Amino acid sequence: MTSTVDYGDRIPNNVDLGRDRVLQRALEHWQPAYMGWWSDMGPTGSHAHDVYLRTAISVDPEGWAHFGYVKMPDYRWGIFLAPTVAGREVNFGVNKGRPAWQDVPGEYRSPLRRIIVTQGDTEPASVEQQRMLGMSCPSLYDLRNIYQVNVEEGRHLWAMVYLLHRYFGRDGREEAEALLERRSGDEDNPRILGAFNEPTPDWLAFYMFTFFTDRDGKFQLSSLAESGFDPLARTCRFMLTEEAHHMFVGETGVGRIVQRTADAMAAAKIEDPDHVRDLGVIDLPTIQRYLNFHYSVTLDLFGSDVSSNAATYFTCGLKGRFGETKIQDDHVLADATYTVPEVADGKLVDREVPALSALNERLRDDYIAEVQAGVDRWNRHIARAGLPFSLKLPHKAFHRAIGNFAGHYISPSGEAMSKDAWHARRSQWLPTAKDYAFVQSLMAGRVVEPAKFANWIAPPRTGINGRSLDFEYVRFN
Ligand code: BYC
Repeated sequence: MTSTVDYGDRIPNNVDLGRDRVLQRALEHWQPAYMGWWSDMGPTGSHAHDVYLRTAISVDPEGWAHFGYVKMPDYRWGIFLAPTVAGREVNFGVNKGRPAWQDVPGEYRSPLRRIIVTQGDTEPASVEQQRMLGMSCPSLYDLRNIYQVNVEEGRHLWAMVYLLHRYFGRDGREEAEALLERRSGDEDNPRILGAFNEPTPDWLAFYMFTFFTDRDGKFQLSSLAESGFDPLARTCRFMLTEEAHHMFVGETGVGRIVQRTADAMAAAKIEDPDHVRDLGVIDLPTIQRYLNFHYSVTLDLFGSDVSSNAATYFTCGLKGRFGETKIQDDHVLADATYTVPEVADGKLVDREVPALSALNERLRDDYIAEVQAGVDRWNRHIARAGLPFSLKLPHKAFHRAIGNFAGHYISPSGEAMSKDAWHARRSQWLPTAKDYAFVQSLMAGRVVEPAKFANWIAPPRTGINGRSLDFEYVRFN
């Protein structure tokens, strides 16, 4: 294992791919299928652009990336694992204390493959969801950022496909092919998890997605980075370095939209949402409805509140908790309990359940705490403009389709309601067709003059990699 990536190979890697001819041939066989998928489902109309992208050149925490113009089909997608940690052990579950597995433990083959496939499936899904957005970008800076996110999601697919090819033989190869065949939102062959079949129709949705949904990626990858299956742990560790930028794009993207709206409202001394729309910016209640939607569908991604799958993954040592090795407990959880909310007699009540079965809920709670901190930062833009409004996370039971709250009708403040009463207020809580039409009306064309930004978003504070805001982040050919 080297920390420097070998770019001499057709597939850049730091796993000595050249020494394993069979694996190399299998991946070289998958590569054209991947390029075909990118050509069909990657960002629309982007193939000839020169994009100022970062490319991973090493797995060292310092200086792992190189910045330069690349045509996206020439991006060096490859296989990069974080360095091995000598003497690493399985750190939780019944196998705690045994040496970490360098090969797939036979008895856990099936759940492990399932986790890797589920993770892998989200990556191309998000590229598919975002493929049209380049046509309505608010600036060259933002266009470059969405392309950066897209190529790195493509690389994350490579990361999971490497594991499938290297460790799961024929069925791994079949799963790798299927990852290129499912399509986000397809009726017959959809992506595996709900949120990855929802459309991302505009840039507000994109920023909400990268803030909320990419952050699920962070929490899931962090749990998998604790895995006793060492190649998965090391793969996810390196993926996390790339993921950080995606959440930055989301948080600052929503933050810049909120800032622009707040500034425009303060300058015009207007608070009525309908009149705010006349200023050509997105009114805060619409931003709140988008937030409610993306937050709730992302909470579903953590799985059922009480899950035997989650207990199995943990007990076997395949998927840990967030920051597992930093938690002070026995890391086995045989006797521990955790509080999980549910609906009983028309009310939300708390129930103590075995902690092992509540690991999805625990991860969801860790996630919620981090998300709240981001929303607080958005609210500072509104407070600075002196406006009496703040964005709020809805109750975690609101608009849920997976787990204890599926089939229940819970308001954003956490009251159980009848179906009819809930639907009567739906348009106050979730984006309506009119909201989507308005947001899209602002994004009818793209803004591509260097240093120019669409009216509905504030410029960022700084450019990319020390470049100025008038830098030509994307060159059209
Ligand atoms: N939609 O016990 P349950 C990312 C299924 S994002 C549809 O509730 P479990 C990224 C579940 O599969 C991170 N189906 O859940 C972000 C199961 O099906 P089967 C992605 C769902 O298994 C942005 C059944 O319901 N990584 O990286 O404990 C851009 C009952 O399962 C959903 C991972 O998710 C849903 N929302 O946990 C790009 C990590 N939720 O078995 C990338 C790997 C559950 O009955 N995945 N189901 O057919 C896992 O660890 C687990 O699969 C889950 C679900 C946490 C997702």
